Order: sequence, then structure tokens, then C-alpha cells
Amino acid sequence: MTETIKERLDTVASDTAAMLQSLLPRTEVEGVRCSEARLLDAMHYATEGGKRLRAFLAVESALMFGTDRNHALRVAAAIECIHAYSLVHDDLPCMDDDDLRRGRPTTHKKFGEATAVLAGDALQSLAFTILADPATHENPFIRCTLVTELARAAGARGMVGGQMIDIEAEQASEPLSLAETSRLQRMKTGALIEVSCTCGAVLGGAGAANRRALEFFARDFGLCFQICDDLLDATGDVATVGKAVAKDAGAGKATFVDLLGVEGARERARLLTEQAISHLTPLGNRAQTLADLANHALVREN
Ligand code: GRG
Repeated sequence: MTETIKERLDTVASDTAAMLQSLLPRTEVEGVRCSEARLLDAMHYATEGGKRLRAFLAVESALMFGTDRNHALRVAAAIECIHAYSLVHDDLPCMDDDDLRRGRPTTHKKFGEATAVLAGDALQSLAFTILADPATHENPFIRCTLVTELARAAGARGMVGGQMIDIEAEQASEPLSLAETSRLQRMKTGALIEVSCTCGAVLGGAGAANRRALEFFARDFGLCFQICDDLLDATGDVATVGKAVAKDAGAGKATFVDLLGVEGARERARLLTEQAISHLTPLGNRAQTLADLANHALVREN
């Protein structure tokens, strides 16, 4: 019997959680809690839960090329560490100031601000330690490419740069245009989504054309994912979404719902999904799971 996309997502999510457990530093050695245990507890806490979407993109992209599943899960865990760090820092009072994440108190609410900042920092370091480890791939050139691609996507011209533009936009007198909002989201959310496919392709030794097909897919999928997130913020309820909703409009944020309206944003998301799936054509049946994911994400509730 073939697995549904939901079952496949659940399998990768629990395998990634198990991999993270094995890679995160242990708080106890021979029954004795180490003195930095509070930091490690916060790192564990921050990486628990979530849809593991980026992990799924990395694993599915890699498996398409016959990669070892364990290698793929290590890369998935590294990317989830970066994602978790970004959420911990994004939730801080100096950024989005959120109390709820993944249906429970944010890391700084549970452990305090200083510990949350440090846990985010340490998760970022851990991500690159995982990728640089020969257990991730025997070929140092591949490991080095993984490190470079993830660093680039997470950095000033990617996720962190997008966050900077977002923060400045909140204080600006004029709202961002559709083009500016698309660029900001492509950096803030899209870069990590895109690099998840890139890393999968690199790990799998994909050729340039296949890697490009996956990256084009991820680019449209990532933008669609953000539009759906804006729709959830505008129309979802806190219990289902697992974080505060209706925050963006109040905070003066540029959202696709403000720019396009609810129906316009839904239509744009449908179009982007179609476009994303069409980029997968050169990969044939191997990419069916990613196409299923794109359709599934369009109707997600959290
Ligand atoms: C603070 C360095 C730094 C970066 C923050 C990604 C980001 C940049 C902030 C996240 C803000 C946010 C909530 C954006 C909406 C889209 C998004 C990334 C949602 C969270 O991703 P999901 O839905 O989360 O995949 P789960 O919990 O499922 O892992």
C-alpha cells in the first residue's frame, strides 16, 4: 500500500526528531547534570514539535537520488536546528515578542530571555557542526558545499537579511509594495526552504539541471507557504495554528493578505503551487511526493 503524504510527513518528522535527540548535547553524563544543562534543556525544548517541513524537503530531495537515509536525516536535523534558532530569536521581546509557539510557551517564556538567546546561538553552531562531520557524508567537498549553502541561506543575504528588512518595514511610513514584500519573504522564509532542497540535491549528487528544478520548485513553494501563513494569521484561530494570530495587521507588517486581499492571496497561492509543481517535470515520478506536499501545504491549518 502506498503511503499518503500525511503519513510520509509524519515518518520523516519522527525520524528527524529521533536524529535531533541523538545529535543534541546530553544534559546528563553518568547520571550527573552538567553545569550548562539549562542551556541544553532550552535547545531540546526549542527543537521539539513543528511540522518538520524543511526536514521533509531535504530528505525527499536527497532520497530522489538514492542517498543514504541516515545522511539525509543528519542534514534535515541541521536545517531544523537553524529553523528552531530563528524561531527562538524571532519570538524574543526585541523582535516579534510572542508568548506562544508550537502550541506552548515560547523558549524565552519558559527559560528566560538570556537562555533563549544562547540556545538559539548554540543551535546555529550545532547545525554547522553536524554538516561538517564526516558522518554526514564521506566526501569533504560535499560537506563543505552543504556548510556554504546553509550559511549563505541563513545569513545577511538570506534569512537574517529578510528579518532586518521586515523589522525596518514595520517602522517605515510607507507600506512595502508587492514586489518588496515578495523579496523580503523570499529572503526571510524562502531562503531556508529553498536551501533544504539544495542540500538534499547536493547530498544526493544531483546534476545541475535537477538541482535547479528542485530550487525553482522550492522558490515558488516557499512563497506560497508564506502566503498561506499570512492567510492563517488573518483567518485562523489560535488553538489550531498553535501561535498568536491576527498579529501582523496590528503590527503594521506587510502581508500578502493586506496587499492582495484574502481571495487574491488564495488565488496567488494556488497559482504558485501549480507553478512550483510544473518545475518538477524534468524529475518525473521521483518528484511525486514533493508535488503532493505542495498540494497538501495549500490546505494546511497550522
Ligand atoms: C530572528 C534570525 C531571525 C530570523 C527570523 C524565519 C524567521 C526569521 C522568522 C519566522 C517568522 C515567521 C513566524 C514567519 C512565518 C513563516 C514561518 C517561517 C513560519 C514558521 O515555520 P513553520 O510553520 O514552523 O514551518 P514549524 O513550527 O512547523 O516548524
